[in-house]
Amino acid sequence: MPVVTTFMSKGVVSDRLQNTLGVVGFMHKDYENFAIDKADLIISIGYTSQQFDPQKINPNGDKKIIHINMIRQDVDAHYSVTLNIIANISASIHALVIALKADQITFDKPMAEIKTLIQAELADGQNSAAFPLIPQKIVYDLRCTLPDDAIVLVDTGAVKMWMARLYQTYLPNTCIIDNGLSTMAWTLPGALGAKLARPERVVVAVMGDGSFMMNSQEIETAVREHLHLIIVVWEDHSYGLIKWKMKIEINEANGVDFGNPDFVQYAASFGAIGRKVTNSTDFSTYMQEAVAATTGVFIIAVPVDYRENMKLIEKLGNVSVHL
Ligand SMILES: Cc1ncc(C[n+]2csc(CCOP(=O)(O)OP(=O)(O)O)c2C)c(N)n1
Repeated sequence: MPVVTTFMSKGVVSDRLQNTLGVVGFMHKDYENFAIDKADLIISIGYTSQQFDPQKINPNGDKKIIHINMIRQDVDAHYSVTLNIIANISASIHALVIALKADQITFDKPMAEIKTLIQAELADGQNSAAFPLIPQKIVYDLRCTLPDDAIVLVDTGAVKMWMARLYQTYLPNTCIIDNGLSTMAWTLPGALGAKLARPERVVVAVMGDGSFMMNSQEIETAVREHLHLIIVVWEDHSYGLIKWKMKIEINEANGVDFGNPDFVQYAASFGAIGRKVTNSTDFSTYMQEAVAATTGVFIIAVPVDYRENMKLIEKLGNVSVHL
């Protein structure tokens, strides 16, 4: 059975499995949506409509939906539930699997094409030698340099869109993304909490420069507590997501650019270790260095080429998937 997750449940099903198709929630029609278009039944597990607008999965309001959650779903025009199972989620899934096996219901659509499209974007990243780095490369290098069980916290912004779409997850709670109110800057204090709770795991906060500068005083806490932490700052001198949305909606953007401090000196002033990526291979090298170290707060600033944002919208507008 093909599976998609929301931003918030990313990692719940491993991306190594054939039928995991990725994440829904991107602001434009993304690859996974083609699979959902084909679905006559959505079994929706643990979802609440506050996470993202159900219009994206049920634009015509014509899907059958089986809703399984501990709490009752709010009424929504695009989320009219055929069967509402308010019960223990794990027990419900278990019962469903037993029933499907008993009835010998099988699903035979691996939907490989969707996985191929995601892998092709990651291959673009792998093969890119461009500087500033394209988002696909940052995501690719990040995944390659981290163990499967590293805990990555992804902040709000364009950075979240790229990470949600492309970062491959193999274990639950290894890529933590908030949605709904989507408060910026939570990942640095969030990473402190994650590291205190799971000291044996590699913990990474992935932030835009805007978010980083909103809450960077927490570096002091991390240094004082002697935490080993990695903070990756995607640097575009801009509120990138807002710029992206303005370009989509009014074809121009203003009031969203800003200057940054020298992140290497800024890190040093807190007693942290700052690294600035200056070519296409530095990021991977600095990530390996930071992962191998067992102490120290690392701040890696990586210039990102967000011209890819509008290219992605154009590409998704032209893509068609025939399943
Ligand atoms: C506290 C807060 N303020 C404002 C917003 C609205 N907002 C969402 S994304 C964003 C820009 C994020 O910029 P940055 O952190 O640099 O990341 P980028 O989009 O450039 O990747 C803004 C202002 C928000 N979500 N939370």
